[in-house]
Amino acid sequence: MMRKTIQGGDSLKSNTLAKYPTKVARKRSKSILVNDPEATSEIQANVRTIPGILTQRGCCYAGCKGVVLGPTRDIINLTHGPIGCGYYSWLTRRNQTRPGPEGDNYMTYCFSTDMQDENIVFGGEKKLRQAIQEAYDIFHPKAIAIFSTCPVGLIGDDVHAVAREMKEKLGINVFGFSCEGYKGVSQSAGHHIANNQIFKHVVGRGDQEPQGKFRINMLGEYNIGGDAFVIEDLLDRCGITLVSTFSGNSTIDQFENSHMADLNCIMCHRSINYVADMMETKFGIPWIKVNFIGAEASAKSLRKIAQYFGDDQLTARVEQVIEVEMGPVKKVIEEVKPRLEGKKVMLFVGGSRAHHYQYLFSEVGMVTVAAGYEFAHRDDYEGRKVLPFIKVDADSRNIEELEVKPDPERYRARKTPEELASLEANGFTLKDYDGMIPEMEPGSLVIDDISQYETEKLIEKYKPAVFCAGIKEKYIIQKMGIPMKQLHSYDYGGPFAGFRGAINFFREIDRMVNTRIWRLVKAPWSGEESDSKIVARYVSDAA
Ligand code: CFM
Repeated sequence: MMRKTIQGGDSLKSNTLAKYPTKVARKRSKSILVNDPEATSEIQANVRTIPGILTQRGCCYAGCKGVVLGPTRDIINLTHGPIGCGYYSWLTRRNQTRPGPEGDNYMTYCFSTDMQDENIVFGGEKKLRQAIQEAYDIFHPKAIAIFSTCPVGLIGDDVHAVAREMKEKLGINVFGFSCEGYKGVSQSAGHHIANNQIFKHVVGRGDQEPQGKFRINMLGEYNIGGDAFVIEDLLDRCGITLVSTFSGNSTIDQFENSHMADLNCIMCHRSINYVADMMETKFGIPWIKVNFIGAEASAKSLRKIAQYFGDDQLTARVEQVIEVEMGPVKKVIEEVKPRLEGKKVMLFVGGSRAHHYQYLFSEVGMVTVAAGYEFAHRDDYEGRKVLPFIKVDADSRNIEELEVKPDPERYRARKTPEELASLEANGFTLKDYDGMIPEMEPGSLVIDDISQYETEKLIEKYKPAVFCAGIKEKYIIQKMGIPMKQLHSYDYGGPFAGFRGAINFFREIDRMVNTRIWRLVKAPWSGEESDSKIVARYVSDAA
């Protein structure tokens, strides 16, 4: 790909920082990078947000309960805390599921202990015990998971002791998470805590040997807007057995048997790399980074999986599937590219999508002029090569690092050292992720934990054709006359994964970028009135 230098980053950075108090400017300057692919650039990430700054971030509880465990349908997810925490994390992430013949699906329920002032004063353990019993009596689930909210940590309820007691009493799996909202600096801490507990209490408890010759787990795919359904279908048509997905459209049985897969494929590196590393150490399953966002990226990922297994029949089948899928994708690209090529995009999302979605945009010729994560770590920006150099600060030290050893009976090396060497000699990389920065254009801006103020300055300067972020940013950006695509929930759209998803995405972006409607809207604070007659005429024309 030809690389074009994007102009103006340096002056934008200095002008934006100039408005901050000196200390804030000094701190923020380390998290704003003008990309220079020739230099080794270091970005500050995974540090506390400066008080007073409007951040996009969420809390630790959200990362644990909502993100990692949320998409699993047959574990009762019980929030121990005031009702708001459970209520506002209920079904808002658009992770979907298909309950299948056994039918257990608790996703549509909101379970909470509904803590009151009285429980804060006298303790909430009794109420938690009652809530677990009540949930068990009504639903008889296979497992109950307890999620701690801020007050639980502050008053010192021992959710783990209650979990042990109720596990014994009920004879089902009950486990707790110390994922109080304030732990760590963002939802990233919640991912780590979730990974630890799911590894300790669930992974490896099953003994159902999965069928099939090519058995994989998909890690860090959460079935937002139906993405996992597309990937499941693709793998199935290639003859690849999906033992477990962490955790889109998953069940607890799948997690329990996941240690019998022969390869772990990581989609979202940020949220789940811990499980991959621990499974490798304990059970001998190697992991690779894949990405099913983008048609080319999907093809590349399927080929990578086939290369790992090194089976001619599998390779042929994968090629066949890619060929069939690519036809319609190319047609749509041909149609929309002339209308989208060269247009500017900005993405400020989470801990992996701000990178992955750049592939989709580049397939239709759009240019990412600025991107950043909310809560990723330096390795998600600069690649895993920087892992040994990341400073572990007090906030990260707060989160437990499990000590994992090879399982004396169940560890099984999936490849011989010779097989591994030959894979590597053919350019195959195991256990690696290069991060977002090396793939971005020179001069583009990389900004970690972007503030609302910085967002506005970016938009004023570059006037992008589309801005990607989340619900908190959406309406301010639209009021500035810029189409805004939510990449967390996908608004009401999706799936966007795989080839079929790419087509959906291209069509949606084409519609958003090429409608004139946003240019006719004037922000309420601009002092100008929107021309309601024009807007009305436009809407009726379009209808
Ligand atoms: Fe991974 Fe995610 Fe993301 Fe994430 Fe998330 Fe999400 Fe996200 Mo919202 S696990 S890091 S914590 S890909 S909920 S499905 S969209 S911020 S970029």
